[in-house]
Amino acid sequence: MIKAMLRVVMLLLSGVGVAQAQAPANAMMVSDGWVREMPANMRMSAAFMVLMNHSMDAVSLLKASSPQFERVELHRSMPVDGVMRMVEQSRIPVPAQGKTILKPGDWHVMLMMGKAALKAGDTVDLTLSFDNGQELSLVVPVKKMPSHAGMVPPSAAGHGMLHQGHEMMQQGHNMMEQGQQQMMDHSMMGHQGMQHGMEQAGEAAKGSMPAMQ
Ligand SMILES: [Cu+2]
Repeated sequence: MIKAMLRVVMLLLSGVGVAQAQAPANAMMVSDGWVREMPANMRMSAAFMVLMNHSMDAVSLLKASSPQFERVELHRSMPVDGVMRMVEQSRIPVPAQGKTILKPGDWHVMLMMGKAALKAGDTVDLTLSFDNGQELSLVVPVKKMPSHAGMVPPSAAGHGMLHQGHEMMQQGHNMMEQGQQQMMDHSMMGHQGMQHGMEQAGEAAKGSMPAMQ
């Protein structure tokens, strides 16, 4: 706990130093956030979203956390020796005036050791820390995996959702309602061998595990 707090303090300090030379502290916005519903016997999931950088400088996501999970990592799914695996990343870069899409099969925020099961309609609290010193708090809806992996579910609310502060709760709410309308009967999980992946995860080399995203 103390270690974790120290890490946060260090992150904040380093973030402040960088912020002076780089993007303003409100450069980053997040839209279309969602968390995949957990299978019945798993305490692991992933968060997906669009990270938008409105500044003239590149900004990276350095850290994500959630009170609902013991451990949160930044991951990217990529082929390793011909097999798709999830590889831990130290940062998720977002180009100046650009965006990075976190989606199944690509960049994602890995949610591990969940304290409770998550079903479609639930929400997840997330805090994102960027290297420009900015910190964003989000409430994102839990949804079933779309039937086509790699697709980001459409969102009628579009650009500019999940702003900072109190607006966000409202936005999260709207998204949740949309998520319920978009719920699909069928999830990809059965096709992706998640169970198998889960069994292996504990033994997987650090920073790499079988791709579930
Ligand atoms: Cu992952």
